[in-house]
Amino acid sequence: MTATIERSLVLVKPDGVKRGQVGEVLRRIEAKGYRIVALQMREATEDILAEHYAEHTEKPFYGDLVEYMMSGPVVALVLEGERVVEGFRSLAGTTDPTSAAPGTIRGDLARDWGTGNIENVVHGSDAPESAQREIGIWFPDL
Ligand code: DAT
Ligand code: MG
Repeated sequence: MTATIERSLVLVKPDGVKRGQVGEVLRRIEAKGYRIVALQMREATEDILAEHYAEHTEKPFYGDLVEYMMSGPVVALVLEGERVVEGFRSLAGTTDPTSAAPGTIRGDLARDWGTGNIENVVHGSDAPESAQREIGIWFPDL
């Protein structure tokens, strides 16, 4: 019997930190049963974001996305547990907070503020391979 314990990289984004939602996000993660194995508050840099959002650097919204992600500190977390990548994406809800399902982090805690950015409180890795890559960016010592 081999347990397949995964890790996921989660960010509480600047809007979530500013609006005092760090505790609520952590509460939901812990209530679900995932383990927090690393946690750090820090400012994102353009270099870190270019790596983190490598798949989006050519998108028209990338400049605004970087500005939003650098508008204040973020809280970076590494979660651990069986199928945690899929599980946290499910807790987070879909990308657009207006239509994200009630009961999810984005559905309950985020909305469109007319800024032109999608401000959706959290990031969660979308696959185990992305998680490994993103953990290397935010927690190189882990
Ligand atoms: P997710 O964060 O749900 O994985 P994603 O990887 O497609 O979504 O995009 C990363 C972030 O970029 C997303 O959380 C918000 C922003 N974003 C995505 N699509 C956007 C768009 N069309 N306009 C503005 N921001 C966008
Ligand atoms: Mg994504």
